[in-house]
Amino acid sequence: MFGAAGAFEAMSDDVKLSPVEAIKLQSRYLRGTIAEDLLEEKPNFSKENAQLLKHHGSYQQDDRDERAEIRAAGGGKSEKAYIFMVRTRVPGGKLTCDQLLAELDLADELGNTTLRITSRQGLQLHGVLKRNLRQVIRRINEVQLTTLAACGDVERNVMCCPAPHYHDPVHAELQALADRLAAHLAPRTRAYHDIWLKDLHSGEQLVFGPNGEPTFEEQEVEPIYGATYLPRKFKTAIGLPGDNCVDIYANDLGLLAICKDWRVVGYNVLVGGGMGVTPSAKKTFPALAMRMAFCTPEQAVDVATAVIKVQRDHGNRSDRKVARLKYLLADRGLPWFKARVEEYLGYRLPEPDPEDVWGFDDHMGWHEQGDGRLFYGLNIENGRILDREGMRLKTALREVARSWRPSFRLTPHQSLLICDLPAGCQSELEGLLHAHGVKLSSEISAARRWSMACVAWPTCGLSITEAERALPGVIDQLEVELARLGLSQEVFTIRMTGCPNGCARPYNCDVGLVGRTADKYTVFLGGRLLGNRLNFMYKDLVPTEELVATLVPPLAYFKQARQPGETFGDFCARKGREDLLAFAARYEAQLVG
Ligand code: SRM
Ligand code: SF4
Repeated sequence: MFGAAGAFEAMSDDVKLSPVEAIKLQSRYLRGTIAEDLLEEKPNFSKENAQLLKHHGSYQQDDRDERAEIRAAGGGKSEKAYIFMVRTRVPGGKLTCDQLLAELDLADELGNTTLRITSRQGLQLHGVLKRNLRQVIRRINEVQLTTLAACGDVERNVMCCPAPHYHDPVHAELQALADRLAAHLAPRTRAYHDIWLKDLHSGEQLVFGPNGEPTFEEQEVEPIYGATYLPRKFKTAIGLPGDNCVDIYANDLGLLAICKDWRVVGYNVLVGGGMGVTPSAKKTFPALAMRMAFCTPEQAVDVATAVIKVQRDHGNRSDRKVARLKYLLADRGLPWFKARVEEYLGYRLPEPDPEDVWGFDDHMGWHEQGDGRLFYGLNIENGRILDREGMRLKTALREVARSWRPSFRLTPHQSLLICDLPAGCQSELEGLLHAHGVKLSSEISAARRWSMACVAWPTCGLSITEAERALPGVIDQLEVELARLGLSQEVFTIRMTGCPNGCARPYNCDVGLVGRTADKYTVFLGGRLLGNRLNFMYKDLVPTEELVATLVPPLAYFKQARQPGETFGDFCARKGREDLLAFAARYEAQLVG
């Protein structure tokens, strides 16, 4: 077994490490020369610092809509209008009223005026300029949130079912575990504190904890990660069999709570899920997590740590395309991996409990919390909080915050739970939303409610096609066809991404639309809401304007030949690609005839 830093040294003897490994090693625990870069006037960071910056929660980007304008104005190919995305890690999606308001303020004052709820219960600001980056990160920390490890080769935001159900102790216990895991697996480097929370010239501390205490404790640097952190990002989710809203099978590590008599008796430990694919690299693939073992609640943090350490020491550090845990599992197999985890733990783990996922709740609409108060699940299209002509969601949320001072929770489906509302406020809150042109969750079609799109253009540097800006229009058209087919009430997940990296988890849902080349998508069918089956490629290179027409024949077939209670995804999986294509050919021929 290697020690953390030893892993790097041992590997570097016989394999060529990826350039990112060298950047991390030389960075002095993620410090690099970010502080020096911040003191310079140029609008961007050096290549190495931009890489390290991710671990601090920020991505250097440029507005891709503006590229053409820059060229038209005579700018060179490398000339860019640099902007930064700043991601806040929010374990289990829990936010106070002031925390959400602070992020909204930052979006207005120093961002692009919008705030984005992510597919992992995080928050993103876009369009931040380099000269404002320190102020943004400082102010996020002032409300006791952090951007540290929101991105980078570390444990990312720990997802957990966000519903504030106080009538059973299970939800609170899961949330507490999410907090414990997030704290335990957070990087310990002092670099974050020194760069963002101190005056760069005088060294004076600018941000303190809730009781005025320092935000940094002197301790061993990176006892879990070592000097080179993990080979790649690492994602954990905590879910429930009856409510897999965290999409547990898409995570590197899943802890599925096994409950008896409303108490958590332990967790099924799932390992090796992940979505990212590079179509040109056959060695890459999406994978569902595998059921590895069962652990007690007391063992959960140690088991998570051991899983991470095995990946730290054995994950691929030479080729980042195959560095996620899923590839280690594909290479060495689950029994080998489990044996390593047990070795690191020092004890054996039993087989998983037979229980598995069987339900999914998006938590939309009104619910009693069980403590006399209510929460309201507000569907936010693709997670984007903004004001636009006819729909002033951002202003509405500020008004809601002013009127009731609720707490908020972010869902893994890019939506928002408005919590701790007093009994009897339903019609007032609904009236307030309506007055701002915001639709209630019950007024949104099933297709839209169960959809997600990733950010894609114009900020994502990897996007090939539109996603967030295209999906609403696709759903407008789809709603018409679904109504015509009598399928408007049908619940199925439709997820669009601007490239095959899979940020909206498009490979385990009913319908995945994945950006492939300019304005063309690959259409995947046959996954399911439960997220425990991968979908299959139905058609490739479908132009945006033909997406709905491509989906109509399988939907019509479903209407005609579904079994009682069968979902669209289950139907497609049962029929398979060839049968669906054959029906589509007959259907289209009939239309022509
Ligand atoms: Fe993601 C990279 C946005 C969830 C797989 N993702 C990116 C970057 C940072 C682009 C980049 O590397 O330059 C995107 C920033 C765009 C922008 O302008 O904001 C980005 N990912 C997002 C978010 C905001 C999508 C959203 O619409 O909500 C999600 C932020 C979650 C968070 O709060 O932490 C987001 N990304 C995901 C998920 C879903 C999940 O984790 O449940 C996945 C699939 C699961 C997985 O990790 O396998 C995902 N993102 C990727 C990948 C492919 C990773 C791989 O193993 O190949 C990349 C590219 C990479 O890492 O090289 C990527
Ligand atoms: Fe960007 Fe691709 Fe992720 Fe969409 S899926 S946010 S286009 S990296």
